[in-house]
Amino acid sequence: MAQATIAFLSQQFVERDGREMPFFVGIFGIFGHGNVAGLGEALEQSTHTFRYYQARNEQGMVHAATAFAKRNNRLRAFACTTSIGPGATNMLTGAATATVNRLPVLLLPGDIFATRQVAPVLQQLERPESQDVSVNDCFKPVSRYWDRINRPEQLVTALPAAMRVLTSPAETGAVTIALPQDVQAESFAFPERFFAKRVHHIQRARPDSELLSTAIDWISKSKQPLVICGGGVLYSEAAQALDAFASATGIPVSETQAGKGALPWDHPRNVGPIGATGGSAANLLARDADLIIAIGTRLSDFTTASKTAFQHPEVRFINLNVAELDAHKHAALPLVADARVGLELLTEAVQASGFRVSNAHTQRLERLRQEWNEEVDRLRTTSATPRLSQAEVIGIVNDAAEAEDVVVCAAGGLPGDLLKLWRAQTPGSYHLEYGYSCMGYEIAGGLGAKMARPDREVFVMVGDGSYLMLSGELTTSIQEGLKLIVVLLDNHGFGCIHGLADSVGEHNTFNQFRFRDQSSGLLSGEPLPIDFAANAASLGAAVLCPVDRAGLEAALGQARRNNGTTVIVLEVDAEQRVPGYESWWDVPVASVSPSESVQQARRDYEEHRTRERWFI
Ligand SMILES: Cc1ncc(C[n+]2csc(CCOP(=O)(O)OP(=O)(O)O)c2C)c(N)n1
Ligand SMILES: [Mg+2]
Repeated sequence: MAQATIAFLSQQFVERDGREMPFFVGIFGIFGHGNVAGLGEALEQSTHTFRYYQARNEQGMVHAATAFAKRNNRLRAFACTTSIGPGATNMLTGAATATVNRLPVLLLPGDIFATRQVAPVLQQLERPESQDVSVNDCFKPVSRYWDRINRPEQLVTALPAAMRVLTSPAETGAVTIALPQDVQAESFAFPERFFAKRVHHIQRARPDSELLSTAIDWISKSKQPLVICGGGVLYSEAAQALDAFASATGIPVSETQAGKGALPWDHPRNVGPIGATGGSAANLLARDADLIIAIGTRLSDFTTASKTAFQHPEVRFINLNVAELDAHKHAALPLVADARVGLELLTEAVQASGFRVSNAHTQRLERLRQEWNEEVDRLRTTSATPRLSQAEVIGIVNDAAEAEDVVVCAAGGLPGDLLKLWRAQTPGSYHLEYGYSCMGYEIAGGLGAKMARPDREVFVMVGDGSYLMLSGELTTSIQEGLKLIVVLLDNHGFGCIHGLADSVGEHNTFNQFRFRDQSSGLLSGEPLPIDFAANAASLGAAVLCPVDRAGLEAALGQARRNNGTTVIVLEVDAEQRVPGYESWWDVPVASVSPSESVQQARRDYEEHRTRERWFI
């Protein structure tokens, strides 16, 4: 059964726009008794046709696989194999990350014996009420397709179903096929055709023609329209189509974490980031917009500033999205379609109608763009002393990156600041996992991004907290000769959550990395002396520890010249933060508290909440 699985997977191809390629590039895995004799043997037999990649942590390998798929606009993917029990459940966080971000990854956790004869086996979770449950059932809510192969012949229906979901632009995410340890080693006379080459055509769905006409009517009547560009624009390779639409209509384009990079930062219609961590230009335009054209976005609370971003009383939405789930959000006119096809049709029709935004709208967006770009310049060059500020570091790394190099990040204070301050020049060069914002994605994701484009430098920007949580795939990057440039920003704690706690009126050290003070019993002692440089060096990375701007510039130059993975460790000012711009994020504050500052924060909270809107 395991051999049949690998033989099938190695024959799956995808094709879009006439380009055909194998869907799977190989398999990540960590072996245990749950997969070593089955899938392990199958992979040994197929060493030269289906490459095996070792990983340090199952979560990390799923992140690497997910990042690889993201950088390939979902046209290529990895499988991931684990043992049963903890090896399998270590993948849960990775599965959720992939599914939230709508990125394909095939998970093949080992499972308990189908025969049950020797149960309970090592690492089996027993439940008194049923023997038909294993820890792999936990994958159900975080997978877009889930199955368990209790008889080898079930592969014949399960694997094509898995492929349908993995290659579906609307449904893709993590797919889990649990492989019981005993069944992996069983055999079946599979029909030979099951192993023939299959090419899955990646569809470009066309919108409903009536809804398209209505959309054109809405656009033609709009006075202050605004586009939100989400990740779907990149996955559909619709950047040029978006450029054509924006240029033809003059409609400004704002960007989400997943959509940033579709238009270069200096494109005349790019008004920058929108939402809770957005900039002033996009957020002021959003506030007053009478029409939002949301393309390939999930409209998460960060994008909508917790539904406070759009204040025009008559605002309405056109959502162009392959997924019905997203197309219908905000009571939008749902253009269920591929972003590129949808944009091309819209551009054609809007051009024919002669629509173009007014001069007043154009002048406003130009002025707001200029003000925002000046603010970004200011933040990127404002020096903190004695340490560099995070904003400055972002500017310096951005300046050291070439147009098609990639920056990878996921959690902490960095994503919001990167969204504001990073100037992306090409699609795919800005790689943020901000659907799940999963600490630990950074280095593992950087590895996946590097596997996708080994000829480009990958800059991983990671906080000290995320680094401590999951940095083991540094070893994999060294093992595989897949060079990363890791920039580790040490602010001695979970800095952004420390700031968030402060903003909701809390004053504690729960988020700082300090010794416990034995007399007070609090985490208020000296900062923990964590030697990140020694840690990274011990894994085989080259390490540089600059302290100022010139030092960081030199370190980045050195890292580019280095052949292998380099970790640049630097302390950043923990207090100097990039402010918010015309935005808000709903984090409920305690309604009852003896603390004055919490009470004040609650009053502010209640006031802000009045701006939240229902879109019905
Ligand atoms: C796996 C996971 N656990 C918890 C969180 C909640 N969280 C978001 S940011 C953050 C702190 C990150 O610390 P660090 O990487 O040092 O970045 P900083 O906030 O200091 O910029 C935490 C705990 C998360 N996003 N992911
Ligand atoms: Mg930190």
